[in-house]
Amino acid sequence: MEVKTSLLDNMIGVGDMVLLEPLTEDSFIENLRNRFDHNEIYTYIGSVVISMNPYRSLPIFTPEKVEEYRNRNFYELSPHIYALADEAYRSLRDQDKDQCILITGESGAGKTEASKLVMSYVAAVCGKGQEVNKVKEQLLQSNPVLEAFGNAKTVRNDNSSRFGKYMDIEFDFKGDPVGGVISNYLLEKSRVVKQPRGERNFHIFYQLLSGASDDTLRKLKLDRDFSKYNYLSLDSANVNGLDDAANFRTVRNAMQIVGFMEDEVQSVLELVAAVLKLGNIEFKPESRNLKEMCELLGIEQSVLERAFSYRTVEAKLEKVSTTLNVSQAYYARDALAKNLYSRLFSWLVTRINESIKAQSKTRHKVMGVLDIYGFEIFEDNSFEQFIINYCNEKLQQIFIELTLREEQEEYIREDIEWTNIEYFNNAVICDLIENNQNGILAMLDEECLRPGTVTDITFLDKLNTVCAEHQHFESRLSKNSKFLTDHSLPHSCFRIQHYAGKVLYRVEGFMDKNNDLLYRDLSQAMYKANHKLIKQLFPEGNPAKVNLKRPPTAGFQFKHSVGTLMRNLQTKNPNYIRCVKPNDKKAPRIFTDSLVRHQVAYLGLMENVRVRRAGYAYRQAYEPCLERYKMLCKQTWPHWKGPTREGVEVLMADLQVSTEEFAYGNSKIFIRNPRTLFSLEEKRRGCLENLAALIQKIYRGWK
Ligand code: AOV
Ligand code: MG
Repeated sequence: MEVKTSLLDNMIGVGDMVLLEPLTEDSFIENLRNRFDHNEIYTYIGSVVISMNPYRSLPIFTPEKVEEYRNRNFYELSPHIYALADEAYRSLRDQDKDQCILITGESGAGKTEASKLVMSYVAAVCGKGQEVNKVKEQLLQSNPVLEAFGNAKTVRNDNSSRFGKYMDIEFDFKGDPVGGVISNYLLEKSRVVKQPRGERNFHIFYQLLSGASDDTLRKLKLDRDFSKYNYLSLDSANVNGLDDAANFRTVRNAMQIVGFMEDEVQSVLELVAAVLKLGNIEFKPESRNLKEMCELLGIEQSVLERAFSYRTVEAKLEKVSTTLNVSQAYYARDALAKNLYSRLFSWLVTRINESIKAQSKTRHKVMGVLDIYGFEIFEDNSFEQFIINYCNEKLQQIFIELTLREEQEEYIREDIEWTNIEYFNNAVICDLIENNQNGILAMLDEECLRPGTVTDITFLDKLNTVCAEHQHFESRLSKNSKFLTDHSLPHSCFRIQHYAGKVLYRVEGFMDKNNDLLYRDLSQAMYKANHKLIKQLFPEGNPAKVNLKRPPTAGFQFKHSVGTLMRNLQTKNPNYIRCVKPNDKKAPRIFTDSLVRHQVAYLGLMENVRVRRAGYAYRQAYEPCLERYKMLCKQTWPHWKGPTREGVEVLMADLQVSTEEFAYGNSKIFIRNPRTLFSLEEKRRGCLENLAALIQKIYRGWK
């Protein structure tokens, strides 16, 4: 019988790249383009979903579509992100396997949108009921809150995530959501005080000024006019298609649903206003306009003035105060604004977590959704891009490790013939950055802690020297030669060959951003505020708790939290969404060949297909395989007495499945083509229907 499946028939191009014939980079790109032109934005590589950003709303995310994909096998319908979400959810619910959804791709490729589609699909198909619905609503509404405070318009993306986010959604034994936990990774806080050309500050500032009522603004002593605030760049304040005022209402509403009290919302807005006012403080002899900010936060003006005038260093037995000059005072002001905002952001995450945490302590099934900032190459790349790109390297690494390497290793384990596929392993780049002895982050920390005159340039010198030394001894750093030392490098820069391309980093600000120090005078001034939230954000300002230990550096913390995240992901069953950006105009219907080709290359998608094709699309252990299909053969039905593997062999021979189509491993059968699997499934369904008809006949006969 001919099996009809949407994956193979009536389809634009080929739905699964594993079935693409012939397979070349050109045919791969052509298939993506053909499907994209026909609004087919999803294509599979086996179980991996490639997602092309359509840059317009397509009618494929409707409740009807949800129903269509619900409880269907992955290959049954045309490729869709819902199929992946459904597969992951059912595997979690029915087989008790914790899942993680790993979404990667460069800035603007559609990761955040994809993560929301997965969440909303799961919310739509899992249990209902008042309590469950409340949990779902809260989990979903945490998104607009975090996006308002953590996303901004960049040149690459009008809604770019400027923080990394990992959310564990927890389910009970029935598969109903009971709560969640969000982890956030390093917010790009330098944006609070300065934005690159053509970019904006975080959305919330514009939303508040555009959307708050006159009364609220009066209370916050704010002006609607963006141009009144130094921290809001002017060249791109209004973004096409972005309605800040309406979004402000959405955020307020979301905060309420998540469970923020009215006074908490008020406090949050006061801090947002305080940041804007901080930016307007000027250090001129005649005026120090600290008044409004102090009133807003309940700080005595003299206290803040003093904090901006002196820096006190406390050693074991003594305190030494030095006077700040004007530029140091500005530096202190900006440091305070960045710290205040990023602490507020972390507080929001903690507060949301309090609301959404599961009530019961029993073990939950977990689905983790990872949505981080995508790989970035700008003209000017700083510490933030370095951290963002490092994070992307780690994700690429886990992708390589889990899909490609595991696949090969499984064949070896199962004694199945295997032709080795060469693929680029980026472990060397991760090592270059994170190695404990001579990795870039370790060297940066060392430089930050070294006494004496240390600057960004001394850090760069160190990098270059260590690399040169290593080159001499032909050690790790040079052998991988991902640290590029050519003579065309501009002054104060270094270059890394990332998996996704070469990136030039300017060292200016590396030390400062890594140190992330806030003068104690300022944290103490904040702690003195008559404002519950701000006091809470600066606990180290409590004079009773003087801690002379240096806080860990930003780089160290990030490396540590990414390490924990990677270990966590490795315990779960991974599901991959690889997002691809069709053009860099943020425009619909344009498919820029070279841009897509570049992403296909660095995401390793061709290697991914080759590995799947060299091998077998589907595999199953002998026992469940025999159990499932034994009814199709007289010799195996109802009970097979011999070893299970032999039973499967008898079964396949009886069904006359071509020997090309499968291989016997040590513990599993490997099936090459999904089509073979469909045909087995189809036969089984037919057999079950006949059986049901027979039973009914007998039953009627009895009656
Ligand atoms: P990103 O998360 O991958 O970038 P987004 O998910 O924010 O990218 O997507 C960027 C923009 O593309 C969105 O704001 C939408 O306008 C559009 N878009 C993405 N996916 C879809 C879709 N499925 N349907 C319609 N429009 C879409 V970054 O956060 O910058 O790495 O740090
Ligand atoms: Mg994003």
